[in-house]
Amino acid sequence: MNHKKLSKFDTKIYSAIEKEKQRQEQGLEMIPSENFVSPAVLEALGSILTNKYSEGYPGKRYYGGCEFIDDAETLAIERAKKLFKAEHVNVQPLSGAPANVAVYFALLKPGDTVLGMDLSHGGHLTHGHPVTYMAKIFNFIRYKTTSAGKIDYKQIEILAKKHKPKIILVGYSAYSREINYKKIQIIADKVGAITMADIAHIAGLIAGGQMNNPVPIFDVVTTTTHKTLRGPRGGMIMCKKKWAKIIDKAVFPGFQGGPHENNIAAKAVAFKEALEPTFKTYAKQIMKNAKILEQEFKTRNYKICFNGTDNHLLLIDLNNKNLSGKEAQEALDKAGITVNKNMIPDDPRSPMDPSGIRLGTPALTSRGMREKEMKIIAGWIDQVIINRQNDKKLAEIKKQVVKMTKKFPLYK
Ligand code: DSN
Repeated sequence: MNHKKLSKFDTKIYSAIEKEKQRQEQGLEMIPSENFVSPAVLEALGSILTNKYSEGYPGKRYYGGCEFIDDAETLAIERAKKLFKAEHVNVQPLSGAPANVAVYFALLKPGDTVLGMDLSHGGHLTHGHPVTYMAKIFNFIRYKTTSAGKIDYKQIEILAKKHKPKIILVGYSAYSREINYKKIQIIADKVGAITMADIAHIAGLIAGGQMNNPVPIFDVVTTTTHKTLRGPRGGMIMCKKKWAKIIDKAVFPGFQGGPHENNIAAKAVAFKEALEPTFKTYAKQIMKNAKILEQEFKTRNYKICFNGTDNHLLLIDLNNKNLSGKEAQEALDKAGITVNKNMIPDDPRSPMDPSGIRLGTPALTSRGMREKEMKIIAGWIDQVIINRQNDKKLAEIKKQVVKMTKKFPLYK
């Protein structure tokens, strides 16, 4: 990463980038939705493709000079199709939230009903949380998980029969278990609903063959490309051929303008990486690492929501440790360990000061960290939580964190 021109022209932005680079290098990044892209992805992202306007789709653009842009976007589409066994792919959504909104606009009329997971049980804001504009336009009904931490399929069926949703929505941001897509499809067929999955968090684990793939089963699947999939910040919609036209129209011209083609090219590069056999090994290791963290935390009497993990993340309920998620996040920050505070199922506390923390392994695994490091890191997290008011101890842990990160350089 050469920032020669920038360092001379804009010292303030250069300084912000350099400081952030150092923060990423010297810290343990455990926010489960974050990752480190490869230098090849970064190069495509920073390429001259950012200069081009290209409203429309490959072969059907509103601007001239799109022949090479078409090549890049077609490669992204074809690689995504192969990776997920998709009939149709739209790679233009700018991120996960716009991808979801475009699908709602494509498939719903104002007032139509969507059945989605409650936010505190692992759902996402764009799955109908009352603070979103979508919740003002459409009627979102929410299902939850059982007390044992499984998706409550029985409740989904009861609610589906009662509310006759146009869409049944699965796929979550803080839920750590596998999803039975076939079961959902059977329920949807009984009530004539369209099936939609938001696989933003687990797309890389699906691409790496480690988790169930809803794409061949479901009507529509949305994702981001920057989480476990390890691509640039962006979104994508995959669907059955019968929905292709209305989905494409909803993305452009319905909702977005000119696509970000530098970003789309970077997605294509990330998909090429995900098609390599080594990506399977990466996805497997993400999950192994998360399992080790689960064991280590359980041994130390931490309460893991949903009783454990089948994917890359853990949601930890801190009530028995007598601190909030916010306090834990702030103490961990001081020790160079980045997690995010998070609501737990039916959390009595507020989103800004919830009962839990959410953490995951994709970014650490990209650095090459494995079981041995996970055991050490779980011990540090526990020590931070025990010593949260002892700044000297937190600084000591930070020193050890920095020492460990030096063995796993980010961009060599
Ligand atoms: N912000 C993402 C996450 O952290 O899960 C979801 O949009």
